[in-house]
Amino acid sequence: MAIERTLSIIKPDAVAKNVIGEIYTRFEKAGLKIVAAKMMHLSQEKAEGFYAEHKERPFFKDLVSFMTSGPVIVQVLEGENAVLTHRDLMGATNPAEAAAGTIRADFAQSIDENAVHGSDSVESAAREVSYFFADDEVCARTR
Ligand code: RTP
Ligand code: MG
Repeated sequence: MAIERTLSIIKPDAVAKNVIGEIYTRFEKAGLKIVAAKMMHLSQEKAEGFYAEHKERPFFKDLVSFMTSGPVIVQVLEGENAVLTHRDLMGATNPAEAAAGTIRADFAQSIDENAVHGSDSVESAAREVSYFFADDEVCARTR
C-alpha cells in the first residue's frame, strides 16, 4: 500500500472540549504519524479559502463562522493509505450517522460542529497541506 499524507483539522468544538490528546491517540494507534502540526485561529479569509469548493452551498456562511469561532489544530498525517485510514477514523460527516467508535460519533454534536476535518482524496490532500504548511514545515519521520 502507498504511503500517503493527509490534512487533518481538529475543529473549534473539539479543541474547546479539550480532547486534542484523545484524537491524536487515535491517529497514532491507527499507525498515522504526525509530520507537521500547528494551532491557529483562522481568519475569515483563510477559512473561506479553505472551503472555497462549498461557497455556493447554503451552509457555507455557518461553516465559516464556526471554523473561525475559536482555535483549531491543523496537522499533516502520514502513513499507509492515510487519506482513507483517516476518513475511517473520523466517521460520517453527520455524527448521527457516524459508526460507533469513530471520532465524530464520540466527540461531535451536529453536522455543523463535527469535531474534525480530513482530506477526501490524495489530490485534495496535496492542495490542503500546501494551503497550511510550507514545504520545510513538513518533517521527515525516518526513525
Ligand atoms: P470536512 O470537509 O470538514 O472534513 O467534512 P466532510 O468532508 O465530511 O464534509 P463536506 O461535504 O466536505 O462538508 C464540509 C463541512 O460542511 C458542513 N456541512 N454541513 N448542513 C449540511 O448539510 C452540511 N453539509 C456539510 C460540515 O460541517 C462538513 O464537515
Ligand atoms: Mg470535505
